Amino acid sequence: MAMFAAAVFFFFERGRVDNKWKTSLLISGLITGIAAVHYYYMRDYYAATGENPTALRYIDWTLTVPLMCVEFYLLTKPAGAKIGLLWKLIIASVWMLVAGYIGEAFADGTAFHSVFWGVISTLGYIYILYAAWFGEVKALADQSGKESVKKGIRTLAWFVLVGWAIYPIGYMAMPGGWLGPDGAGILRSSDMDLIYNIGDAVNKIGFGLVVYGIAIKESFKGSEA
Ligand SMILES: *C/C=C(C)/C=C/C=C(C)/C=C/C1=C(C)CCCC1(C)C
Repeated sequence: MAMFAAAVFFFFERGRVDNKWKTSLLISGLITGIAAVHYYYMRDYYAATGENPTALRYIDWTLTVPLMCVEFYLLTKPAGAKIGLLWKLIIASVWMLVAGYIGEAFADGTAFHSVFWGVISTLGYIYILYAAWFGEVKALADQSGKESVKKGIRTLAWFVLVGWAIYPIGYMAMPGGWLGPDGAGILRSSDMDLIYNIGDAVNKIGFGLVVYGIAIKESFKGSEA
């Protein structure tokens, strides 16, 4: 319901910001809207089978994480971001998710399987992290000359570092995972979905609110919001 409410919020607020920010708010609304629909599917799937809705979750992420890459691209586009940057971010995110899906969907309870695919997946994650903190995205934000864009990209980079790091913790709860019952024993396998749900709420709604904050600030510069 929070995802649904956030989508309604972003769609309505879209009418209040300058034209050049409308696409960004539309994307924020799409991310939370797509997630809301998938959460309804996942609830039904779980109610019917009592199993982790792994495939539905990864279908959702494969749509929403590339859309988050679009947010990075749109914010840095006025400073000269090229479409190639967007593709690199999208390819890295799909790489990360496909490897994670193989790790989860074909888990055989061995640490080797879980760690191997976890590491492959993390390479894609590190690329996005690097781009946001030190690479192209960061350089473009600095070039934009706009304090709100610089601060906004920095906040989104924090989301990628801290918010996105919630997911590998959930992943490690799986059978054979480092933190799960066969590993350190800190997490139960059933904790995985709880952790992923928290991650989604923090990242999808939070990320969207940061973009919203920049759009409002830039649209009402010198006047009252
Ligand atoms: C809205 C959904 C988001 C922001 C999902 C993000 C997912 C990740 C950052 C997942 C990362 C993973 C690793 C870095 C290694 C283990 C496998 C994953 C896929 C859980």
